[in-house]
Amino acid sequence: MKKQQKKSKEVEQCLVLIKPDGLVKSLTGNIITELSDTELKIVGAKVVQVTRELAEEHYQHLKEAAFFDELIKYIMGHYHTRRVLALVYQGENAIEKVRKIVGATNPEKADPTSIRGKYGRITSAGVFENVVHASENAPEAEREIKLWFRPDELVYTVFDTEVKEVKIDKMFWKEKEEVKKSK
Ligand code: DAT
Ligand code: MG
Repeated sequence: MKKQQKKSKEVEQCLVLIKPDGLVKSLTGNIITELSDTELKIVGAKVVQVTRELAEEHYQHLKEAAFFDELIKYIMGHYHTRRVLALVYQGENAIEKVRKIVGATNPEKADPTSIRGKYGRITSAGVFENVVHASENAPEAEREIKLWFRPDELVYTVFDTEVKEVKIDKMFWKEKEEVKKSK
């Protein structure tokens, strides 16, 4: 008897990054529209200026790769803009659904109808400028979401959280003098 392949019904979260080339090329709208075919929910979104520390942590699995330095410069925005749009998508099989629409890592090998196939390119320095990042599997998604977002930046969380009392300096909008005086 053939083993029936059971699809997990588990709610997953997947990190999506619209990389600096995606932002410079004004592809944000197109990418979010393409991803809306997944019928997943966006549960977090923010624009990030990527530090070297965040970039190196995010791509820690590629530390030994010949293209690592170029990859870090690319995600930090050295070639386009110092911005990345970080999004968290949530739903059943979120990772598989997102990765299918995102397409293969190498934009020249990616399905031409996928996001990377449509909009990606390989630079003369050999970097795959593939416009978007999407978490590869559940453990990576958890590691990446915890790296890019604090739990209070997501409207729903699927990973365990805890409350801690901390003393922090927070930035506020500076009150105008007239407003201060009228109080
Ligand atoms: P993915 O982004 O599809 O999960 P990955 O984790 O293996 O792929 O690699 C991360 C990024 O590194 C990828 O989006 C683009 C770049 N990269 C990967 N392999 C590469 C290669 N052989 N040459 C140049 N850049 C590469
Ligand atoms: Mg990866």
